[in-house]
Amino acid sequence: MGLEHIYQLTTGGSYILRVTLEDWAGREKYADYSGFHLENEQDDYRLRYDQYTGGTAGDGLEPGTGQIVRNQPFSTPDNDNSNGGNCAAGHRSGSWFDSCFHTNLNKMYTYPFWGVVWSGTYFKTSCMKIRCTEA
Ligand SMILES: [Ca+2]
Repeated sequence: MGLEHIYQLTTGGSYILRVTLEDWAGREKYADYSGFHLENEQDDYRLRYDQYTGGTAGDGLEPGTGQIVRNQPFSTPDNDNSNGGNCAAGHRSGSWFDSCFHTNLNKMYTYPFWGVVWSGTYFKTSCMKIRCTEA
């Protein structure tokens, strides 16, 4: 799903974001966020939510390690908005970054860093699912 569609969708209601991560043994972990929405294209689809509400994966977006992905704009290799170097180019992915490491949900499998990253841990796959909540 494109970012513009997610922006349009989440502007009109109240949404929960669930990030799911599959580890190398096929086990799934998750993290939930309330009030999820994106800002518009002019604000580079900045990642917004009200709060982390729990999950088996822990909070990878604002984990208390100094790396804060929350409220970051989206970066691509030709539109770097990260606090590190050009994170998207360096890791061949578009994502929301603070500096480049720690959490990257769209990371390519580049040696020696395999997989997507959540709170500094590498996983096989990631997925972002959104669900409308009742007002
Ligand atoms: Ca940068």
